[in-house]
Amino acid sequence: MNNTKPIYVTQPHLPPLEEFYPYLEKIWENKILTNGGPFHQQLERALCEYLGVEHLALFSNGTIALVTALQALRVTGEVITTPYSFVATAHSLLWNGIKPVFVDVDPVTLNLDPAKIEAAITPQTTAIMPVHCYGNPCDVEAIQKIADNYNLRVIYDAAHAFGVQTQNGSVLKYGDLSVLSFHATKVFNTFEGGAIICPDAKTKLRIDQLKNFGFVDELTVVAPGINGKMSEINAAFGMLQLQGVDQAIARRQEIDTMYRRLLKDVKGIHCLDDAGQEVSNYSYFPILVKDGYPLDRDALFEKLKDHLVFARRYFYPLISDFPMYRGLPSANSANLPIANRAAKQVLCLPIYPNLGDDDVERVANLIIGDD
Ligand code: T4K
Repeated sequence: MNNTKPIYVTQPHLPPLEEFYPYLEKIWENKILTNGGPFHQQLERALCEYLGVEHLALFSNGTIALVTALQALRVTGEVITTPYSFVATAHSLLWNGIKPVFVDVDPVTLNLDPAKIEAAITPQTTAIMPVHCYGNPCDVEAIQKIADNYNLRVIYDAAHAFGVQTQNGSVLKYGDLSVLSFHATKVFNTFEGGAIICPDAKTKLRIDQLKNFGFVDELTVVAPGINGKMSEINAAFGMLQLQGVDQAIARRQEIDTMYRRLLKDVKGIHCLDDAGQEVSNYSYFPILVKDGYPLDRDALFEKLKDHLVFARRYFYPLISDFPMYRGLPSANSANLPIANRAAKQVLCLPIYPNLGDDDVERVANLIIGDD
């Protein structure tokens, strides 16, 4: 036990260090470190091609990209969103002076439930901000229908959805804008990073201005923009990472399959199904610890921790339970029964490309009880 190595929920995928040296040499040669340099431009083009989208603006991280996406569409008033996400989703609304209105999630996908959206719309509602949680697509068609009926904007928090495709191609093409995160813990990482996917060149131009203080040219500032630019070092790293991302996702898929096989007969353990998408990215491996399992979720979490397996309770607590949100009428737990139940049951198991088969077995055996 003392020699057992710790296993974390994730670990970034890194190429051999020497493969990064030539990229660094280029940066040292041309001395362009940021402000839309050559690697920034290359990575925007390469990601458009890889993801199958037309226009993409890189950012320093996903949170600033979310804040800017709301600015780009001039969203105000109230925005309908999910309580079952990372806190950055709702924080991006508060940073824009927007009131989040929490709506419950679907019991199968744990994504925003379209059937519950209409009842939360008021004259102040201007947009919907759903999350493709764990990379499983939302019911994008149903959400668009509601948005069209009520003339609302849709901004997807697609932080988990890198490379995910529905039957109609990239899930990132839905809604008015989609936002990716390239944080160290994500399927594709640039250390820190993010992007907004947008439908046309005009919107991209506005987003590019907003992420660069609102500058149009040396003398003209058209908006109170922010500094959201990705640096050349992050962009160069992204170019290198992109070469290995398919292999990394393929290994994640093997791990996903292995967990499902090993855990399929464990009473009270439910491996979350995908949402029927065409292409998944296997970014997380969430299980629900239900009645019938001998331990509750927190006891299993602690047991794994005692054995140096650091699973995570994504997403507990719910965003709506944090102090800056819990006073909102929509944060009341009676309004969010499904999200509350999921938050009490969920545990995300370790999944990352360098996780060995023996590690997966070790985690599964602890859950099965054969430890
Ligand atoms: N929207 C959604 C739906 C999101 O999930 C996120 C981010 C965002 C928006 C915002 O995007 P960014 O602004 O972050 O680009 C992590 C991440 O910090 C966060 O990016 C992510 N979601 C969230 C789901 O998870 P923590 O607090 O769990 O991270 P941390 O530091 O505890 O890392 C988890 C494990 O990963 C560690 O136990 C070890 C491993 N790790 C982590 C880092 C940072 C490494 O091995 N190396 C590392 O560099 O939030």
